[in-house]
Amino acid sequence: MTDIDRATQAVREDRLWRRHLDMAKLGGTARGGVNRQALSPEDAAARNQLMAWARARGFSVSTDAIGNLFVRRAGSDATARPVLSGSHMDSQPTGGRFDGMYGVLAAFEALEALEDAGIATRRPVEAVAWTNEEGSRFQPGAMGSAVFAGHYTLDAMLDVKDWKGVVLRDALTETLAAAPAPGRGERPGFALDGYVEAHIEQGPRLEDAKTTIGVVTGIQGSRRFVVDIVGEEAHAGTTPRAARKDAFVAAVAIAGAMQEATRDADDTLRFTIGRVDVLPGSPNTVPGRVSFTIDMRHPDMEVLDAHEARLRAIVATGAAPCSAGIERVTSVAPTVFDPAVIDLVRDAARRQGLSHMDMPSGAGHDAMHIAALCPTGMIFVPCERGISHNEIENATPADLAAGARVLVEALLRLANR
Ligand code: HGY
Ligand code: MN
Ligand code: MN
Repeated sequence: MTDIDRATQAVREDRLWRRHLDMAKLGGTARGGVNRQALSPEDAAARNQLMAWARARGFSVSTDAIGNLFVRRAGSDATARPVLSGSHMDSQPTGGRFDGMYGVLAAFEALEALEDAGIATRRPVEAVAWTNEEGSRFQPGAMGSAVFAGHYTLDAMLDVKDWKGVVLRDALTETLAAAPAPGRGERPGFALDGYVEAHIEQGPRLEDAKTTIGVVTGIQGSRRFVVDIVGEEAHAGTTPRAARKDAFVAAVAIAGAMQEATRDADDTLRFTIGRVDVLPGSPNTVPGRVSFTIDMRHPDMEVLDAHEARLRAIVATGAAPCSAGIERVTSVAPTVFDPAVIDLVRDAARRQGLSHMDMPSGAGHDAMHIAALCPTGMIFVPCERGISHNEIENATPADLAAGARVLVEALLRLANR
């Protein structure tokens, strides 16, 4: 029996499923989802849980200056560049039990399978939980992996505030004090030899195709904006409409115009206004200020550029008698994964007799930043009706384990090449 067979057979579906159920209790919600937002007490609890499991297996743990958490299984060549696998443990406010967490636990399961099978790898293999992938509390998202890749500066991210004004630096200090681990270097980032991330698809294509493994070819481009509209607070009972500078009326006009302007015939562009803050938020005061977020995605940068120009034009002309501005918070170019890693994933699925299909990712992932550092790829498994960013998000133990078996094969091949 080959090392690869021994490693894939050492993946345990029951252990992997039970770990998901254990983690789902940390920030668990009444509807069966999770609210485990970045750098919250629930996030710290998940970090401590992962580190407890890691220490029990004799793996070493460390965190870097943005809080990325690493679980390292030593290789025979300690100086060799490690192979990494992971995702994120932070969730949406009404998130599911598998988004992100599956990638972290599948990576940990791969380490355990290698350990149980007694397989020595030349390179160290590490599981990673990237800080703040969701970006729902602190914008931008995929923050930990972006700082690791040098795409955002650590200092700029430490100064970011959440919607309540909490500074990320303080939330990070609190989290690392609650979930302490040895530091890893002064600044985030170290040389990698390869990265493979497992994730639920967060869309319906695998389930519709009755296919177990998604061989991910890349990730579409994404941009985030914040629109800020300033009017004038006034008395709701005494102020005539003609005299009002109602920031909410302007926001509705602008948002409606944007929805129309971004409608495309083939329904490829993704345009979402996910958060709206109306100030002062009193029923009997005309809103003086409204801000809202925009999340826009498309596989083609030129299409994103053209739509961004449209959004800016709408903001420039559509707010009168209020004033309005639009700020681009993030822009991540479409990601194309490494052909050799794509082949590795596809060959592993084929060798293991699993149904598989090549497909792009509509969702963003930490892999979009790590792809700039080393050969990178992703593995998708189905989720029920493609539903995600929703507490009813669901997946099956068998599919999760199948993805973990493909992952351990890909990691073993990368770690010994
Ligand atoms: O928004 C995304 O694409 C990711 O799920 N955070
Ligand atoms: Mn995710
Ligand atoms: Mn997500």
